[in-house]
Amino acid sequence: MSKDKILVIGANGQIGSVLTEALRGTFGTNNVVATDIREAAGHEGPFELLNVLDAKAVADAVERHGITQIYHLAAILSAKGEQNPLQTWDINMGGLFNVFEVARAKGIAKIFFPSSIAVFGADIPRQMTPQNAVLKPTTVYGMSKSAGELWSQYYFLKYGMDIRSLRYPGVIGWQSDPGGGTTDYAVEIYHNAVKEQDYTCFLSENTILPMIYMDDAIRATLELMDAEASKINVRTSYNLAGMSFSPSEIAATIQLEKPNFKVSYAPDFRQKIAKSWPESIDDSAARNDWHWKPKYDLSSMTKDMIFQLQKKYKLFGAL
Ligand code: AKB
Repeated sequence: MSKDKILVIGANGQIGSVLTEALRGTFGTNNVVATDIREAAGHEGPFELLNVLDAKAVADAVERHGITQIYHLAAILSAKGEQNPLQTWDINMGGLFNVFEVARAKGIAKIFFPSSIAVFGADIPRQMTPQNAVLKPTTVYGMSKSAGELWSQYYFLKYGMDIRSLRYPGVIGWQSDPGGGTTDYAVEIYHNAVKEQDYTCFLSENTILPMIYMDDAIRATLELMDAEASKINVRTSYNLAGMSFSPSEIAATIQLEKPNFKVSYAPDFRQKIAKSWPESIDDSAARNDWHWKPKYDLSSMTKDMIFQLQKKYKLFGAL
């Protein structure tokens, strides 16, 4: 029986919903308290509404459930964040400070804070962007993640808090829908292919971005959080890589399974965001420190995505 009690904030989001299930598999269903600002069906375990901007409510939840670890996943992502930059900053930073301050006051043992490839911007090598490349993000989301990374390190150095973080690439999964990101096309495209609908991509066909399959992203998170504290040499956030591809490459891979699938391109404001990010990531620090290794490439991910989505749509009578 696990003695850890986990609080997931943002448990209805794309990563949060899948991570909550995985944590329940590891720590036991009742030892993982899922929270979100919205109700959602389908939680098989404790769930409550929680607004991370309400510090007292976060403190109450921690106290009531005897929480020992917090996974703080609530944030506004890159594309949506540009529609209201100041509000995005307030939500992303305000939520983070509330979590860190409650964790400090309550002596929380471990905290997970997701960062992103959005921390990178101008003046980086775009191929195999190194761990310590300069951070000059151009979106407010990227700015909030880059500031959050420094605050994570600050709380570690000043208060000895065990805060761990990953710079997620675009995450692709069949279990949940993304929302408000620049990499969301790489999930939408599979849904259209399985529903036998053409897809219009909001990025241009040759825009290469780093991506990761959900299974790998979740495993990386669990492995990072499970590693011995002495192995964690990066206290800002670890670079994490899965694969890299462009819209035309993912389309061609899908067409191997679905030969009639057609994709057209109509780049919008998200193109500029994508062009400011790396094409591929050097994650050797994660590989060295806690033995990170992705399992999925574009081809194996595509086979699994199509298989799982077909099963899911059939189950709901939608195919
Ligand atoms: C986004 O596109 O904003 C996110 C991310 C890369 O952090 N998926």
